[in-house]
Amino acid sequence: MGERTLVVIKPDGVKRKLAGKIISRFEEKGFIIEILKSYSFTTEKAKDFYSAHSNKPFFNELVSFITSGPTMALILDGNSAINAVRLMIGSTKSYEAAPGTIRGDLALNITDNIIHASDSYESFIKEAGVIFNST
Ligand code: FUP
Repeated sequence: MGERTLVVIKPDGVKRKLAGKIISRFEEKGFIIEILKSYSFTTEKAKDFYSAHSNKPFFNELVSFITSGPTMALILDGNSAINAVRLMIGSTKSYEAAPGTIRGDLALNITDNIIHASDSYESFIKEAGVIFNST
C-alpha cells in the first residue's frame, strides 16, 4: 500500500480512444488501479472540481470542455503516486511536454490536454470527493 492519486482521462482522450493506452502506461509503471469509473461531469461538478481556477480567464472554457463528453476517472495506488503520476503526464502545455510523457506523446494543446492528475494530497482529497462522493 503506497500513496493514492486521482487521474481523469479527459473527454478528448476518451473520444480519441486513448483510454486503454493511457491506463496501460500506469499499469506498466506498477500502479494498482484501485477504482476505474466512467464519469460525466455536470457543470456544477466541473465548477467544483476546478474551483481553484474560478478566477482565471480560461475557467469557462475549462468547464465547458470537461463537460463536453464522458471521462474516465481512476484512483491509482503506488509509491509516491502523486508526484510520479505528475511526472508521467508532463507539462500542462502539451506542446511543451517532454516526449515520453503522456501529454508529450499524445497531445498538442492546453485545454484539451487529455489527462488530469492531482498535484497534491489536498487536491486529491478534494477532487476525489467531487467525483466519487457524488450524491
Ligand atoms: P495541470 O495541473 O497540468 O492540469 O494544469 P493546471 O492545474 O495549471 O490547469 C488546469 C487545466 O486548466 C489544464 F489542464 C488546462 C487548463 N488551462 C487552460 O486552459 N489554459 C491555461 O492557460 C492554463 C490551464
